[in-house]
Amino acid sequence: MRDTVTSLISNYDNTGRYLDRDALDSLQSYFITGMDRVTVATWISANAASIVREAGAKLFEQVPELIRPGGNAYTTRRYAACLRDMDYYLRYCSYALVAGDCDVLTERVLNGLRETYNSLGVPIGPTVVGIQIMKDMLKQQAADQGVAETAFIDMPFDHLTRELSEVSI
Ligand SMILES: CCC1=C(C)/C(=C/C2=NC(=C\c3[nH]c(/C=C4\NC(=O)[C@H](C)[C@H]4CC)c(C)c3CCC(=O)O)/C(CCC(=O)O)=C2C)NC1=O
Repeated sequence: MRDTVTSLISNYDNTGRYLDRDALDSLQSYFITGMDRVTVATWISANAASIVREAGAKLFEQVPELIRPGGNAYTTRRYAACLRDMDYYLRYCSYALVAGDCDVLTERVLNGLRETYNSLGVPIGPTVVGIQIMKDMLKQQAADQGVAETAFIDMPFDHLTRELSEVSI
């Protein structure tokens, strides 16, 4: 599992180079956002259950057929599985935010996920919507808490939706 610093060092070490201007710029932007990353991760940890519940409610409001007979999240068991998946995405995104790197998502979340979703008929489009709803909620909350630049929050959520969307179903 990698973070901003370890991936950068391993890149430069592979070619035997000293850190150059580009490397230092990217380290600097990571460290400058460091406190904000921790602030957001802390807020996620303390509010995960309500973030997932609220994002789920919004998702089912936008795509109500999911929880109607025939929908993939219909029945209590599948409804719970759907919210549990949203909770996985949120938790792993909080790790990736702190690491400043999406490697943990590739390694722990996306590996084999396409195949699983395809075989269970879990629809990708609405899953992507759910992930984006959580991202928007977090960005709003971070802004409310005084985080001036919230763009760094996009990275892990957009990585998940980009990788998931590549699935052809
Ligand atoms: C930590 C990494 C990790 C992930 C990501 C993960 C996902 C995951 N989601 C699953 C099921 C599922 N996932 C969903 C999710 C949804 N259905 C919808 O309509 C919505 C669009 C969406 C919620 C947003 C549902 C409903 C199931 C159960 C499907 C079924 O059993 O028929 C399953 C099949 C096994 C199970 O039910 O537990 C896996 C492995 N498991 C993992 O260990």
